[in-house]
Amino acid sequence: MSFQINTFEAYQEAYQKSLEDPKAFWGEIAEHFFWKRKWSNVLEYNFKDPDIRWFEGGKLNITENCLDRHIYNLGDKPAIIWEPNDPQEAHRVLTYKQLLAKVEQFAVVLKNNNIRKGDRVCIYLPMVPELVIATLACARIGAIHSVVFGGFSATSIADRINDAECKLVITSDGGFRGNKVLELKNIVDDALVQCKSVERVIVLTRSRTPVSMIKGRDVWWEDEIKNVETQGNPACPAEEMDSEDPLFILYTSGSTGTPKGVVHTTAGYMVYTGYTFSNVFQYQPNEVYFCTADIGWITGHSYIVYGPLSQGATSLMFEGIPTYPDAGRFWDIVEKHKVNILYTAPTAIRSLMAFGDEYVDNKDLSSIKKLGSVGEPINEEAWHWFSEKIGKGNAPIADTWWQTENGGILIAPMAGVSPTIPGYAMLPLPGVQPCLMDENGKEIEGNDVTGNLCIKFPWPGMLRTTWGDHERCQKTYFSTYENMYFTGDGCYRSKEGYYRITGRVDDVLNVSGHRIGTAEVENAINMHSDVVESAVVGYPHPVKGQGIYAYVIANHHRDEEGTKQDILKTVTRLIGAIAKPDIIQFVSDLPKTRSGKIMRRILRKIAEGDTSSFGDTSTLLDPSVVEKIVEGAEAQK
Ligand code: 6R9
Repeated sequence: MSFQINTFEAYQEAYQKSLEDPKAFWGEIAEHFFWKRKWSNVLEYNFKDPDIRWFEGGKLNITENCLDRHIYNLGDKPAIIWEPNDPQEAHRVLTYKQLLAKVEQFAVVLKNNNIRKGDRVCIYLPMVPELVIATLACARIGAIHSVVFGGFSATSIADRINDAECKLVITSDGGFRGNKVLELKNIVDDALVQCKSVERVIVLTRSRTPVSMIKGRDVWWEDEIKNVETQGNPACPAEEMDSEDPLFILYTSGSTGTPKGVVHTTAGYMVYTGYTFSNVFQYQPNEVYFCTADIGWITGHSYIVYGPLSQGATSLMFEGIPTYPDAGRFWDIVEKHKVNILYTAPTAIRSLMAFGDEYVDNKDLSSIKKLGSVGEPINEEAWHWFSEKIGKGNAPIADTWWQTENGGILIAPMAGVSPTIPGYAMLPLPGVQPCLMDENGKEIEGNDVTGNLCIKFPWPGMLRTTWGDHERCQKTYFSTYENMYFTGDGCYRSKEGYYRITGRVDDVLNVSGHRIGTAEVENAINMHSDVVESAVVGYPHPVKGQGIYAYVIANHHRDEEGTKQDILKTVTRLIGAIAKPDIIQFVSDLPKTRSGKIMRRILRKIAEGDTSSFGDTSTLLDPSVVEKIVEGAEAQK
């Protein structure tokens, strides 16, 4: 018996049941997992504090659900297929049995290095199998992992390590991405200058990049493994965790301040990612599933690692980038490993589309049965190309809408079960109660309406808090609308009741599917010694979805181009290359209201190239500022 729903009628029934009796609904689903002790109460919550508890009283370990429980039936089934950056290098396969052995072994390494339940561990690794091993080893002993994406700078890592007071960092000498080598350990060394809490760094060998190993602090992964072998490879039984014990922290950008550490807990996250993985992708026993995300983002956590593994799936992970050695790489991987399910991002689709069909046309993609999209709204052109060129017109596309804070997919068609429309995330999954709210805090009923997207009722995978600052969690997500979780997204509900996400309604940008706060970029730009003030907005970008447009007031101590390059360097150093503005326009003033607020609405319009009408500008302190910026923008084109 499985909890997979295979018909639209069954979906409707499940949805209805989840509305009428959510506790019974989720209780039945949770029965499909392995518990050391069963829960006593399915759900206790209020959205005011917020205080959200799923499956209280339950005892479990997520790695027993992802590994141990599959060993008897699926021990020799590939759990992870790893495709390296360089197609000439051999790929690797780890069966469930092998993965479990490696996870136990590395869990012992963690213990040998003084890591215990509740300790925080920062993981800064490239997309290699050891990233999965390290992540699961943390979960095995109840240490809380905080995976930091390999594209973030030393300063960003330091901020994240300090916020969570991590005791240990796991990294590698370097990582391969296309024809670049990322010097991960050297970046970690720069970060650690500012971090007091870190006692130990474990360094995996990957690129043979020279690194400085600091006596008493840094040890090699391989040496640590040898030590465990000398110990006779002791087993590492899974730590007994409470349902609500934190599993991991993942930092994400908001509209204000520094990134916040979203906290996910054990049982609810496990149940939700497993349930949604199985249902959205309609995973069948022998299918090969390939999610192209990086494990440094939530999509990788939930849908490369935890969701697929808890369901005994074969999860393919890829170290490199879609355009290396050429723009046919994804399709080579599909052909080589006979991928059945491909889950990727609109930005990747658009970029590959632009290279032309010759990279696709000669590839055998006949194994593809189902497709998924995530991270940002997908435009119709990309949807059709994906459907026709990759899915050959008969692979359903699941456009999955969700967020880091959600843990798993909230609104999406179930592949081949639900109807699809290009650009629509369609219908909420069972257990998810979306609603649209107006500016005055009232729910907008009925169809063919647009509003701010909220969720009315808890689902097991939702965030519980933001690390070290519960009030920030309350303010950001639960204060805008009473008794609701506010997503920050705008949404249209069609005549038929289908949901279409229209994009963020706050100051969060979505650049190539990566979330970046405008305030974060502004803070970084303002750190440059020549910068007086700046304002950052998004604008439509043909490949990235959104590009970053920065208006900057600066004193030039170099020529304009020099200052621009210096600003880009500053942002790269402080956040990472992903936050670099695409366009910098120097301005002498910013459009401000009499009370000193920047009118971003106007700056957004200029960045979009739409200067026909700026709406009501009567509150502007000096309207002539706008004309000057428009002239400057036009001169720059
Ligand atoms: C999973 C993930 C979340 C934000 C979210 C929304 C946008 C994600 C989308 C989508 C339209 C989709 N987003 N999926 N917009 N259609 N299918 O991406 O999490 O990095 O936290 O980003 O991404 O704006 O609010 P995260």
